Amino acid sequence: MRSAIFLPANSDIKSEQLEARIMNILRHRIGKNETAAKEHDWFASAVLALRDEIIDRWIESTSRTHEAKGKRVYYLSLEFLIGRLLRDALSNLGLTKEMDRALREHGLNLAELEELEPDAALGNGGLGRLAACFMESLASLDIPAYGYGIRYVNGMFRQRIDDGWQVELPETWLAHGNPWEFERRESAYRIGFGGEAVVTDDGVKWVPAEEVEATAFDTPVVGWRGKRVNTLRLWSASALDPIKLEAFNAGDHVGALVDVLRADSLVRVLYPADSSPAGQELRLRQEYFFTSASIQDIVRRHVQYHGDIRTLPDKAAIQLNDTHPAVAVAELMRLLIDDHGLEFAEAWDVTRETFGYTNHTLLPEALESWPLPLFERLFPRHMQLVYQINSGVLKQAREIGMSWDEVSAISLIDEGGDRRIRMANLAFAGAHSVNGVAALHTELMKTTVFADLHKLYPDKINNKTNGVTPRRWLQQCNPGLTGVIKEAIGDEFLDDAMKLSALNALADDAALGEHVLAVKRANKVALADHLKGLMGISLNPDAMFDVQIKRIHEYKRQLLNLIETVALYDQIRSHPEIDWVPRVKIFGGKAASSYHNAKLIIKLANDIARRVNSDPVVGDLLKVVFVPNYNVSMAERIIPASDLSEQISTAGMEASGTGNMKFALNGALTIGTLDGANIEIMEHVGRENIVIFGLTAEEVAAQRAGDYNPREIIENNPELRQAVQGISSGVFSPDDPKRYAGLMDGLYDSDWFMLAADFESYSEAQRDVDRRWRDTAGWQAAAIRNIANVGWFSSDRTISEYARDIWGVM
Ligand code: 26V
Repeated sequence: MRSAIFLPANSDIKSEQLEARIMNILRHRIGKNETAAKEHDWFASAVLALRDEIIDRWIESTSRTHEAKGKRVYYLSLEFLIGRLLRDALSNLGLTKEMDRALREHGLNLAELEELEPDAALGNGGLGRLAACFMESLASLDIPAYGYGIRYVNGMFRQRIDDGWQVELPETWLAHGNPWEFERRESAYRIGFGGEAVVTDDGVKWVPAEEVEATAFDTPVVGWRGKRVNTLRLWSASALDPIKLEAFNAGDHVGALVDVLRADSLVRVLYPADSSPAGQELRLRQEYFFTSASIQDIVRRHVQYHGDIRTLPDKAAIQLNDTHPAVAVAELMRLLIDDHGLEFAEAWDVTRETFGYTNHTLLPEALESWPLPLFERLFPRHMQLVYQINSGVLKQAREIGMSWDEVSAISLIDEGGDRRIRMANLAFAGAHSVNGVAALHTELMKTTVFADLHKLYPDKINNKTNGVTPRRWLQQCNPGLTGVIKEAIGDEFLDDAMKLSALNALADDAALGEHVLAVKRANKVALADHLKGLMGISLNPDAMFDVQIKRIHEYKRQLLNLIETVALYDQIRSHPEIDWVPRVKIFGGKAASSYHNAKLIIKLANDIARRVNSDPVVGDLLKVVFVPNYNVSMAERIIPASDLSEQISTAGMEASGTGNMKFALNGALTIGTLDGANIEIMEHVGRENIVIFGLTAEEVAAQRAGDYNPREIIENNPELRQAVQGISSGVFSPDDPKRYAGLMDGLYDSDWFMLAADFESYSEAQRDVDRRWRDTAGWQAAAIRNIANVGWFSSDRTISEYARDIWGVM
């Protein structure tokens, strides 16, 4: 057991003290008085005042780990989608009321101030948000941990919808500065690129051709009840030489600054389009940049506190969030061998014991591999080490009698066509643990992409079903529901989400049902108000809010939802006299800038919305909304206001999903396929409290391998045919009737994502949802059973499993 000398949970700080601090900071750090202060000055002062409170705990947490000589967890991730931090920090420190009161003294409103905080959008979607939930849970469980990533200046693009089309704009989240971060100039490392590996008297040394400097920016991560404050360390890049004075003086004023620009471009944006060779190289440089800085930092810390680098696995567990930091395997080997003089075999043992690797997708196009010539040019020394690692791995494979095909599937180098380095294979070989993120996903890892590696290393693959932090995704985003639950079952669930199960006994309690319903309605009114202000659209809060929010991707099948929406629209128009359940179909999500079909799907959603929303025959029975710039803060508004959660990916393709967990935790019912964590959600909430439809992963595979004929299905289903033909012939795009012809042709001809196969079952499931909705009490009971039984999907549970099985820290 760790020593538990925490500061008081709900700290003794009073609103008067907080107010005094805020005023002092406004004057002495921001340099303004009350009259001159703008709203951003107040925001910064409030954050800085709170930060002072956090710093004491931060320092205390760090010294506690030092004194205990404890093992630390390092989470390396190219993405941390942390969103806003003010509410999170206040809530976890139990200071929300105090802050609210302090601000009121000056006529300010906390909720309004919170809106001034930009979202730290340093991620694309699920993978990045998972990293943020994990950081919060690590701190909440009092596990010493560092998150390591990149301090993107612009991060994920801001999405604007222009005439229905996605337009990408740079996100300027740092425009007003970032009061949460601390620049650590003393923690800076040189990161090399190119050059050559030189043989010297004491071994091989890499002499890079270029170098940039990585500087740390630290953000505190406050755990629940302020138990521990951990660090999110994000790297920024700068040139070693700020200006080439000679060139500048010779009149080349721009050329003199080229190194500065080159360093800056490394940390500008997240996931630059990697379709061009230049884009690819930048992405690979980004990956190495943050990985090398992080590994150097970890090694430096270990040597400083523990001396012998050979004991690294006893004091450090490094988790690779997908393959983006997989080059860490070669980087650590390089440091151990070239800088610390370890033998190859010894270094390999240390390396494997230190690393764990998490896989987040089986999609072949998302499995990273780098052209060998590119890798070799940028990292000549790492290339040598990769060859050496590979020869050992292949030797082992041959020793156990694997076939040539199996051996070549295991190889770290793909020899087919242009030679490429397979980062997943490197991570797999270099880690002692390889985990999937939901039970089905993990099984599929064993039978598909990693089948051969699994045969060679049968003990590595393990499952860690994802989770979400209930602090952000229940307490903070849905205070109304949190209050109702507290009244019903007390507040133990705040510290242990499994305790939500006490709600099961009350699921049929009419009074509780009404309270839950009233909170949901209030959340829907609030969302409707917000969207009215944002988009000018009026929504009926008594309609069912049916929501699909996530990255736009064909496998997630927003298109299936849209086609079903069109089919429903047709039916309502043909039979307006039937008592249809009024629905608001809400969509949100960003499409990768180079992903043509995903962008077309956004346009289609907007085209359908325009037509449906202005059709007087339909009126309030159906509304379609595409919410622009979906991000964490938008999710925090939408999820508490949702009745129906759409989790409809082609079975076998969504590794886990985490939105599915957030919706269920907020009392939405799920309509979903047997994919990712949906399966485990079903097992927890009960088959009768979730609406499941569609092919199983096995059936999808069988159909794809067989003679799947989408054309026949479409032609034989009148509703589907009419919807597809309507879209295809320009009913929703009279200005450009052929706009969707290609998209729809794809369904007839190949339909890789099995929309046609699942349409009928989906459409029936939707009518089943309607029937359930009409039984208000039954719906409420099912909603309560969802809330009661998804405590298991808390990221506290997930992190406890990583800590016990992979990291050895609990
Ligand atoms: C990346 C890319 C990049 C290139 C083009 C296509 C493509 C398609 C998918 C991806 C996904 C990258 C990995 C990822 O974000 N996976 C998500 O991880 C979540 C957390 O584990 C999980 O809940 C989601 O199911 C999974 O999609």
